[in-house]
Order: sequence, then C-alpha cells, then structure tokens
Amino acid sequence: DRLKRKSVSISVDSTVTPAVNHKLWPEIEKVTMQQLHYARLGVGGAGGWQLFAEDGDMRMYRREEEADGLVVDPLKACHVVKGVTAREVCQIFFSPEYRSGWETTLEDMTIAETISNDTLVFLQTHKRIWPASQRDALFWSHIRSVPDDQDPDASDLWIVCNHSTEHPQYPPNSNKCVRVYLTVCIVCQTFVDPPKDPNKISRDDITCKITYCSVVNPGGWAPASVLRAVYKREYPKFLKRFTSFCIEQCKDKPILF
Ligand code: 16C
Repeated sequence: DRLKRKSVSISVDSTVTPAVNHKLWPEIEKVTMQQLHYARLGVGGAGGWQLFAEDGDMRMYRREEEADGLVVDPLKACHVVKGVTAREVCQIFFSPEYRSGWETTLEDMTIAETISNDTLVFLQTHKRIWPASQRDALFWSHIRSVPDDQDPDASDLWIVCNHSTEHPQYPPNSNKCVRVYLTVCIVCQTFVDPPKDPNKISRDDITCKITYCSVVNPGGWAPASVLRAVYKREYPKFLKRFTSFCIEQCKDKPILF
C-alpha cells in the first residue's frame, strides 16, 4: 500500500456544533460513532458477508437477514475513487442541493428540520416498486470529520450518518406511503500519492476510499424476491452514479480538504 494518508486538514470539532443542544443529540452522537466503528470492520472472517456485485474498484457485500418476516439484508460496499477528497464526497452526500442529481430512487425531498449546519432532518418519498406500496423515509442526517484514532497523524476521515427518526408534523404511514426505517453511513478517507506539499497537490494525486453501509427495513409487506432483486440492481447503480456525480461536480473546483 504505497498510498500515504493526508495529514493536513480542517477538522470540525463535534463538541462545538450547535446540534449538541438538541434533544436528538445523544442519539446522533451514539449512532454516528457506532456506525463509524461498524464501517471500519472488514468484510472477511466470521462476519458472513457475501460479495454480490463488483465493478472496477467497487465491491458490494450483503448478509441475508429478515426481521418479522421482512427482508432487512445489511449491505456494505467499498469503493476507491480518484480525484475527489473525503470531505467533498461526504458534503455531496449530505447536502440537500445535490441530492436529486444522484439519488435515482427519489421522488420528493423536504427538509423537515434544520438542527444545525451539520445536522438536518429529511423527509423523502421514493419511487414506487410494483406491486408494493410507495415508501417514504424520515431521518436525521449528520456530517462530521473525526480524528483517525487508528492513525493519529491522519485526521482526514469524514462520515455522514443517516438514521430514521420521528417528527410530530410527519407521522408515519399517512399520505399513502409506508415508512421505511434506515440506518446508513458513508465513511471516506483521502489519500495523497505521492505525498506532497499541500499547496502543490492536484486532483491527479488524490484518491478517496469510500465505505458505505446500509440497513433498510421496508416497514411493511413487500415480496422478498422483489426486494432482493431491487437491492441487487439499485445499490450498484446508486454508488456508481453517486461517485461519478462527485467527480463531475468537483473536477473544475479548488480541492476541498
Ligand atoms: O443512502 C442513500 N441515500 C440517502 C439519501 O437519499 C439516504 C436514503 C436512503 C433511502 C433508502 C431507501 C428507501 C426506499 C426506496 C424504495 C426503492 C425505490 C426503488 C425504485 C426503483 C425504480 O440514506 C442511497 C440509497 C440507495 C437506495 C437503493 C435502493 C434500496 C432499496 C431498499 C428497498 C426498501 C424497501 C422498498 C419496499 C418496496
């Protein structure tokens, strides 16, 4: 592994975000840190991960799981993308203004609550899959940079964590949609090769390692075979489209570490 981690970056200290004063904060903090840990565990050994899609540097793994008769297969994907930083990729995943540019299953998106610059609550409706009912999702989304405790010289590790929540204004299972319940994270790290003076780095020198994890409970009946077919088709489509969207968005802009 010739790649060297980039050690100069601006890190956002989670203790200073105004989100700490929100009632959801203890949950946001706990789930985000759990997801970071989970994302960094490998896919080998006793984890039971099965590779189901592969394309270039992208690998997608799943575990077949059910809860109350519903398919809830956890998914873990790894990808390596050239020319973008961890911060850029996470910012595009988090920011509402980019979402319709890459999220192919989306029908509509509303910001249900702005908790702070780094923490939003989204209500999304997704395209209907015949013969199941249409789905919506209400979730908080939190972005942060975290020091890499596995390598204290490297601070450029970013995460976005999305987790289902409740909101009195948006009760579940109204408006003809069945609510899905999700926990999703994207964890990214920037590598610079060859290591360089930060002012001389070009996009050709940078690589972003991405780990994406997702568990979606469909919330109500949907045929298992249809669901697994949708997973198999939609997750690779999402990650390929999302990463090419990031490259396209960033290519003519100054690098954001
Ligand atoms: O993580 C992703 N996107 C984030 C920002 O939008 C966020 C959203 C997650 C949405 C989770 C899926 C919601 C249900 C989708 C319904 C499927 C529509 C397919 C239409 C095909 C024409 O975290 C990227 C998410 C990539 C999603 C891939 C598809 C996952 C299928 C899950 C099936 C759920 C149950 C559907 C029951 C009919």
